[in-house]
Amino acid sequence: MAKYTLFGGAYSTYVRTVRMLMQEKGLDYELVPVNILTGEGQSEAHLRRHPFGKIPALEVDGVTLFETAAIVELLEAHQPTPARFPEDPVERARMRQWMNVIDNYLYPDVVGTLVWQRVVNPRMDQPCDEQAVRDGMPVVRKHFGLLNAALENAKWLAGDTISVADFYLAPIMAYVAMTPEAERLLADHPQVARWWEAFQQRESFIQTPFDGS
Ligand SMILES: N[C@@H](CCC(=O)N[C@@H](CS)C(=O)NCC(=O)O)C(=O)O
Repeated sequence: MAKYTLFGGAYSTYVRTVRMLMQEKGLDYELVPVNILTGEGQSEAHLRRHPFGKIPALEVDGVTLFETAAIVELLEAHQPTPARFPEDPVERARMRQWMNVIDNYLYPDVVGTLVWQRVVNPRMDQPCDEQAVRDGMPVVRKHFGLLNAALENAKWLAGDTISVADFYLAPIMAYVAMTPEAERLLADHPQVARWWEAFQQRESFIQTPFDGS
């Protein structure tokens, strides 16, 4: 069996996306910690794996890959069952749509404001900037509105089949859930609340808790 080494930390949303997928596919891996908050992402060794200094990066059979979308694609090809890329072409395209939305817009808009101020700053003994939270909330609510509308007609983000798009969103939701704003956000967006309730029951989510490493 291929030997997978995943570089990153168990505090990272993107790393958790990959870890959940590996867990669901029964793929063994070693998680090698890279702490981006202490500057390890910019170390020479890590920049060789990921030229932009981010996490995750994956090594397998002499191949090094960075970017979560590329990593999950390889894992799906290595271990096609259980499938986490939908068969149906429209659902598969929807999965990619949401992966891109989350990577390009939702993550910076939600993690970069609400989660950073309420969760990351306190952990680094930095104050929460209440004004930054207030300023960030309209766009956070816009994202919740879009997700809620997508989930009105489908069980999961891409359709009735769970997909990697849900695995992108769930770790971010886990951080949002730690903020005082979460209760109102979920109450106002019942389809997102229903999706979040269901996702939290998954063994792969339960088995990959965030920690500081
Ligand atoms: N587009 C990248 C995003 C990865 C990313 O932003 N990871 C965060 C941690 S969750 C990170 O490494 N941040 C450090 C930085 O931006 O310097 C992917 O899909 O892997």
